[in-house]
Amino acid sequence: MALTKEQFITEFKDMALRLYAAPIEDLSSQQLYQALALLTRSYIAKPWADTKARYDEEETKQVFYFSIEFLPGRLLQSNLLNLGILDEVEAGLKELDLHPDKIFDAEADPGLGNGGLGRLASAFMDAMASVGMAGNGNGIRYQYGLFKQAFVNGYQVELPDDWMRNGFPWETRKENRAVTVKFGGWVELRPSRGGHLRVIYHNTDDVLAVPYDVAMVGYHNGVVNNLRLWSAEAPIHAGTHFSLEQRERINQITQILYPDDSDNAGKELRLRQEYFFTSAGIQSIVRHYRRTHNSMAGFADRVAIHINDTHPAMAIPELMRVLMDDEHVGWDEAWRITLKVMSYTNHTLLSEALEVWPIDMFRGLLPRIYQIVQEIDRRFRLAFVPQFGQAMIDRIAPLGNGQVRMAYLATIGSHAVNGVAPLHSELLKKDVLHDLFQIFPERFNNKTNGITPRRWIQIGDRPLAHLLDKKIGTAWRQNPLALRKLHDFIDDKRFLSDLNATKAENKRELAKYIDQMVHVKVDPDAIFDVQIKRLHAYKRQLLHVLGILDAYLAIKRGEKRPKRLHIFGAKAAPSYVYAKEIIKVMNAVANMVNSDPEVSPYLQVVFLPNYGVTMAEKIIPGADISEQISTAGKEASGTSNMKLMSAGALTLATLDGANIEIKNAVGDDNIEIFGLTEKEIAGYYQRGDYRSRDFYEKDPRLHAVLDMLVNGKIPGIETEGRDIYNALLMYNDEYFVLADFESYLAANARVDKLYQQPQLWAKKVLVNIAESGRFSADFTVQRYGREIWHVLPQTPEDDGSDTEG
Ligand code: GL4
Repeated sequence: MALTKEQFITEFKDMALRLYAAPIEDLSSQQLYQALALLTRSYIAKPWADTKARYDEEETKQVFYFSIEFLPGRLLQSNLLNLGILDEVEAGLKELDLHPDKIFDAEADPGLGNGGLGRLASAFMDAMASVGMAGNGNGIRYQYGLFKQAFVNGYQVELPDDWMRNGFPWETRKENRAVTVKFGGWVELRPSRGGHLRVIYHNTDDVLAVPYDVAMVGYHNGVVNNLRLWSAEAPIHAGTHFSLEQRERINQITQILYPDDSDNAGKELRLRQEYFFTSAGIQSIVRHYRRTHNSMAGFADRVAIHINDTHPAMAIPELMRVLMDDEHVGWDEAWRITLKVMSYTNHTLLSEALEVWPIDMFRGLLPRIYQIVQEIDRRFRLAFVPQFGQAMIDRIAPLGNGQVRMAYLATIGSHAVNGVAPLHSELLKKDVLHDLFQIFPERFNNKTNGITPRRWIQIGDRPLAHLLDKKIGTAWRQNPLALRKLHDFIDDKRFLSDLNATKAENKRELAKYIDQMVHVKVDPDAIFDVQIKRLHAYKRQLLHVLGILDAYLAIKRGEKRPKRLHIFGAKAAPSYVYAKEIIKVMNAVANMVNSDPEVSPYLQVVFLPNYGVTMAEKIIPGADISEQISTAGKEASGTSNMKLMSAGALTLATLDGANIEIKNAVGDDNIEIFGLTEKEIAGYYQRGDYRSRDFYEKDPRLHAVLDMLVNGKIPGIETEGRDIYNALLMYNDEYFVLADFESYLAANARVDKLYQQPQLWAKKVLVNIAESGRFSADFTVQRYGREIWHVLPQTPEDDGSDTEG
């Protein structure tokens, strides 16, 4: 859009006055933020309405991305950037003597997700709008997001995240688009005169699902898509009165986000949440379609529904229900439509994350949906037992062991199933969904994750963005593959030193931020070594900590090393005891290291509390090293690996998830790989001959480091140190931390050496940035669009492949 600085200034002052009846000098940062957000929203309104009208008029096939989590990050700067008016607005604010950053920092970061899975959903929203794809989100408007993390005496404590305290200026309540979702009760099937079944519900608990829409603004293209988040409210029937308790129960459905990543708690409220937003989404999609069509026959040509992990897998029986019960479509036709509409992404191989529901709970809460799942199950068995045998079908039918098995249901009811990086997609076929792969091989495919360089470079890393503009022009802002032009400058010494200078500038900024956050003065000349992600045993923050302890002991012995600053950000699920013990140890180690005058000149450790999207934007630009050190075969993809790479950090990694893609992109010389491969680990499992104790006994460095967990040298970790020590030695180290210790240290030593050669280092930085463009989510959603959703024309060069070559 076009907006001059002068125009902006007038309109902004005007908006502020209308809102607060005060001149801007009198307003707080929060009020200035509100005024600016509302003004920005007013710029979005017209293209938002126009986009919707165009989709309707042209009968564009639309994608609906169903996800129980979204992590959009702050929206003000990103919306201004995508509208193309960020520079004008910032200039205007400065002219008014206001600090743009202070205003941007007043925005709450909606934490409606746990980690990578939720962030990916939001990256896809941004990407779909930016490539001009008709893509909508469907999710939950949680009143409280992921808990706020604080540390008390090194322990994680969880505080409520009241993110809507000041309102959420980006949402529009669409009370006229509300739908009713039914729970519980019982159903009566009665043949009706027309010959089809009439389904009569008795004694149900009805909940009103009210949508709040959030604009998803495309980058410089006038497209504005919709993210629809549902809120649960008591219905307003004439003659029905709801008690306070009943209202409480209803409100509970959208009150809190479950704080577990990669773990299925199996709680009824969670099942309620899943059906709530899934049913609301399906009902509203069908209702909208039926406004302009008098049958459902062509539905699958206009609608694609994506199931982001199994949480929304009930979309399959729910669409069947609406098609049959409300639209009177027969089973076979309804199934044909459902299969064509639905697709499913699996995001993890961890068995504890695979969703299953006790049949009793499921049937009690969703009696009609259960009947339909039973019928899916019956027909599945009928169709495939003859060819594949009873034993195999028993293993993978939707119902079994007294449970509803969501991943199997999702696979059976979707025309496409994908993993999120090649290794992960292979392992899905090999292990978790192996039997289903035998039956439906054509459904399985890979779609490597992606990130949005708009947020991570254009907004998050301005110094780098400007340097890139100067050197290779601005084309990369539209098409990140243009970053490859950087290769031309691999021998340009001036540019290499500019790259290093830019990183140094970012590190000074990050040092200030760290000081504000945790009051630790860090040395900006140190190597900034970053691990930011959920705290999970398989991600092996612990291996990183053992590496730090080894460095600590070496420095104590008098060894000189280039200075390293280790930066952590990680939340643990509140019920994940082991993860929280690791947090305590990390904090204790940080304390010990930072307060030791012999050590702290060479080694510092900071653990920044309350990691989230906004904090990631502050950390990533200052990173030299990206730690991606999961047990091979466990991390489905990872996406912080891609973000850090695009900021020019060198990846220190195991051959896991998308690290393998990164390695293929940059070449062996521009990444530090170490550790066991997935195959080697599978070998240990198969033979059953992993003995963690052998490593402890053979390697004196490892021996010394592990002893520190229990010998009292690290103050305050008597219990936690012992528990971790036992997990590693008595319980045989489930995540192969000890097996990878030696090669991890060797990789770190290579990094230290490399960092002594700034020009060589800069070359590696350059290659990483240059090759990061392929991980843009814009390409990822285009592959989904062509190969799964069929909303884009097939282009020959992308046919069948996943990663841009
Ligand atoms: C995750 C994976 O753990 C992570 O590797 C992946 O990048 C992300 C998005 O695909 O999905 N799966 C779950 S569960 N949480 C994740 O973050």
